[in-house]
Amino acid sequence: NANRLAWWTDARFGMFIHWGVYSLPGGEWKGKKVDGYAEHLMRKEKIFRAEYLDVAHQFNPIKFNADEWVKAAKTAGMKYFIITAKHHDGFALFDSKVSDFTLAKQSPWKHDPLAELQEACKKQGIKFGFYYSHAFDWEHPDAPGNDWEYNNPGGDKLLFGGANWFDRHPELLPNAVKYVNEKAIPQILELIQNYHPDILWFDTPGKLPLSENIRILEAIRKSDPNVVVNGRLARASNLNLGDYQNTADRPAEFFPVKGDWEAIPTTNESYGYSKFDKRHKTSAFLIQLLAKSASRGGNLLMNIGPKGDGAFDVADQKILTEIGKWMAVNSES
Ligand code: JFZ
Repeated sequence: NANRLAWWTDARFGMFIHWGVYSLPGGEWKGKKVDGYAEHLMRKEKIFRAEYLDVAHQFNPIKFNADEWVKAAKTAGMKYFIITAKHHDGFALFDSKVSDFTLAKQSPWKHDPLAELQEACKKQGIKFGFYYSHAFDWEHPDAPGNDWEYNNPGGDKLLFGGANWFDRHPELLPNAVKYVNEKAIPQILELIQNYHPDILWFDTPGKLPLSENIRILEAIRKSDPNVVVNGRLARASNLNLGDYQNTADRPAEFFPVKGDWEAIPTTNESYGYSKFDKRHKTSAFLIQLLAKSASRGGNLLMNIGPKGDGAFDVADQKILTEIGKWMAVNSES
């Protein structure tokens, strides 16, 4: 839908934010460094729901300031802003009627960061939306992926077949359908109805059968035909039912992609904040990446992982400021 996508095609540069309970441990668990994506802490360390909640109870990001977050994006020349409303851990940053695994119910911090960000984006003229993990949900007993606390679909490669588990174990499909009905679809509709996002960003479509992904897409279109949907909601070989295509994570080089596409580099090597990850790219590298993607007709959704206290990492602040300086000299709008 060209109408729906018009603002997105003009945007070219956006802010991607991975922020959640995992941002507080920041890649450290029980005194030891956890490698790889910091937002995968729960899976990597096989953390049970109750123990993860202990961390949520300590999540108190008093340095969070929605206006400053959005201003940092705007100054860097970004035109849209996407934040993790729920990542694979299943923990929602919004109050939800269908789950108590939420910031509102588990954290001492009495804020609605998504509402504050939505408001700040509106004020500053930035398009706004959410990442929502529709497939993986490590908290829900019936959702794909959590193979340490529950024997549920899509987790352990040997037991359940990992990718395309639903072909090998069709008997587990009703579980996943139950999760989609109980949590994924209701929460996505809550996000649409409560925050009116401009864009919804989904991930790891291969963890659910195409039929479930299509059912989710239908619920979205019915609720809001204008919300932009990324390319990782429903995909099967050459079929992409979203509004545009995504490249793989963390590309240093782009594939020549035809049509509407978006790449999602992160400033270092993790999406969620990791106190150990110092492998930040230079602002010069990221500026070149932006120029290259724009010249090839794509968008760059650049990720940063704010810290558990709500502040941006200094390395990210520096990158955003430097890109902003380049923008001030070189951009036309
Ligand atoms: C996913 C998530 O698991 C990750 O935590 C982060 O949110 C990222 C943006 O997306 O990870 C992926 C998804 C797709 C690929 C690689 C990692 N891929 O297509 O190469």
